[in-house]
Amino acid sequence: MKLVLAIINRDDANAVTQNLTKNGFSSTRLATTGGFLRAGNVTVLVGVDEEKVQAVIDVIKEHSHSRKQMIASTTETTYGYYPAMPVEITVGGATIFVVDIERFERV
Ligand code: 2BA
Repeated sequence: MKLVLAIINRDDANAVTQNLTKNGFSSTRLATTGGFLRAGNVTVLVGVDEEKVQAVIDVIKEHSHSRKQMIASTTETTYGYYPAMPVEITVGGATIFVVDIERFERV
């Protein structure tokens, strides 16, 4: 068995989890925060047999969209920090990890 961990944009979370359910996959949503932007995102956990991992990733891919975002940057000088030009970054679609599960039980 495998665990698919997908970090996705908050705005895509409902579409991703609804479509996972529609395709017969159980999922759990965790409210998480990205370390770089320190903004809320959603981590979806899906436990599945190995042969179904690609189907789960396909659903996540189909419903996660990448977005361009402007962030304020700062520059450090000997006198402290001062604001510099805003920088554009591309966030997502999804950041996906697949890990082995040693044991899975429902009790
Ligand atoms: P954040 O850490 O808030 O990062 C948001 C976006 O900021 C990233 O989008 C990337 O475009 C940019 N970014 C992150 N670190 C950067 C850096 N050191 N320099 C310049 N730009 C940087 P994504 O790559 O799509 O990542 C979206 C979210 O996925 C991340 O939110 C984080 O929560 C998670 N994530 C991404 N890679 C990860 C990893 N290797 N391990 C754990 N979580 C990860």
